[in-house]
Amino acid sequence: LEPLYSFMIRARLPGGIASVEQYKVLAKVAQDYGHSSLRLTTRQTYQWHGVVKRHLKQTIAGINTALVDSIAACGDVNRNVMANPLFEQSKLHAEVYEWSKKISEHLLPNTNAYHEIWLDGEKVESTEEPIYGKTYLPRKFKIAIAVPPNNDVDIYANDIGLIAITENETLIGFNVLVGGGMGSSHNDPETYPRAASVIGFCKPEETLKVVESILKVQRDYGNREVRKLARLKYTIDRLTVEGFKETLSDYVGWSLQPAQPFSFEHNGDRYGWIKSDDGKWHLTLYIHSGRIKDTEQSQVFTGLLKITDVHDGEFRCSPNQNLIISNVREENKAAVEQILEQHNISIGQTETPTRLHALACVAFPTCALAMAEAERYLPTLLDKIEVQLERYGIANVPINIRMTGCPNGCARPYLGEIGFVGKAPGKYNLYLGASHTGDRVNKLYRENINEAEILKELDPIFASFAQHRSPEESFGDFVIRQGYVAAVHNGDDFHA
Ligand code: SRM
Ligand code: SF4
Repeated sequence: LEPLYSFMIRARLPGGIASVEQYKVLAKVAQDYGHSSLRLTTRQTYQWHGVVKRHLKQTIAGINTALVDSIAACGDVNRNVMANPLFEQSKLHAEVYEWSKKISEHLLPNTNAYHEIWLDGEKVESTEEPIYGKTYLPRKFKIAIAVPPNNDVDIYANDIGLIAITENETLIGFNVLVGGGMGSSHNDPETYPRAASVIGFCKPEETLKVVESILKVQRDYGNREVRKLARLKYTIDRLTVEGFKETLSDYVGWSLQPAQPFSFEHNGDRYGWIKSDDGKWHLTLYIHSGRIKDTEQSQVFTGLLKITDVHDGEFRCSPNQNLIISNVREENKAAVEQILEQHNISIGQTETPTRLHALACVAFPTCALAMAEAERYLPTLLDKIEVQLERYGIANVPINIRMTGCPNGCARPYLGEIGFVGKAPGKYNLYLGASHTGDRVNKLYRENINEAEILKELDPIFASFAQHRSPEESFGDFVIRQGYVAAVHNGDDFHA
């Protein structure tokens, strides 16, 4: 008898945008093969868990019917390019979104290997890729574009980040960031999370050349001997930022201009309804850890499926595991609201800002790399943390809390003002001091502690924050000013 293997499947849609028809197929695949559970990820894709081996082929064929694909959803190539998917909110957002598509298409591998494996396509022997060459990249590669003042894509966690720079509300180019990444291993100082470095500015017409050249530098200089040190962040630290810039100039044929001024106010999503100039409505919904599954408290899977009967716009994944019901006509808005209410689906008015900012990765039971719970446990821990915040009168202050089941960092925990990284069942490393805007990673404060110890450690810090906080000071900045942890400026500082 064959063992009952079960699989996770990830589907890529540009910008995480699914039409109503596509969403129906995504939900149907979940109903047929994925225990009526659909998972939105921290990178704007959809996942199904628990697909059994004998259903794999049907499931992927089902996904392809929805014109969704899994090419480059995994593997040592560029992944999806993250951008705010609500491009209707301004002309600039629309332009930036087009750039995310252009970059994504430009860097898409040509190979048909995915179809070869799963859909019996033509066999591809050895594809010479124009950008990836024969060797592809030493490791996965991630790109995101942000529009200040909102760092909703967590730009500093990406191998390449582009920050839109404007003059009189017109896009004049991008600041270029390189070398962000979260993954690390416990007790291995050679590995570390790193916030990307700003290395310059390029004009729109230079963007594809610059991005392609960064990728090629990584292709040629990335560490292919030691996989754990293969990401671009380690290549940059090996070459030094200045050395990397020089090498990049050789590939591009010119040097980047100096970076332009910019500032971020926050990361995370903005919830609730907004109206675009064309009179359509868009609702960003809070979905805890992106899990679209019915529970006793909220029938989110059923409710969203019902919305497909009264809605002809789209469903979009945010970069923070939330769902946007987009392009809702004025005449359909009340019906959408009614369905949400009937199914107890939150639109984010009742949760604390800290809960609305919280992220947790999948972890147990499906992730083979998990050392501790994340998605299933974070709500319980938040209940207790909220009691503490309430006690000190700071429940209205947004604090970014992120939890992962292991140090790979899938919910970007090192960008949490409070980060929990699983060490063993019920035990976490506690990290403090990332910035609220997401441009500084946090630092280890306590190691391998359980829930009671976590609450005991945090309680006096919250008390002090309530008492000594400067006006508008964020929790992450406060713990550094008060000396709980030192600020981390580069990879070396993380373990120092
Ligand atoms: Fe991740 C591996 C889940 C975003 C860093 N990630 C995994 C795997 C596939 C485990 C595995 O290799 O067997 C996880 C599947 C769990 C499951 O049961 O579904 C997994 N990663 C996820 C998702 C679903 C987390 C979530 O809760 O939303 C996210 C899916 C993204 C997507 O749609 O493509 C996800 N992973 C991230 C991010 C966040 C981001 O990209 O903004 C990171 C940190 C950023 C970075 O890459 O540095 C991330 N995942 C990793 C790593 C560590 C990479 C490294 O540089 O060391 C691994 C392990 C690996 O690649 O070897 C990993
Ligand atoms: Fe799995 Fe670790 Fe990623 Fe969480 S951080 S999904 S436990 S690989």
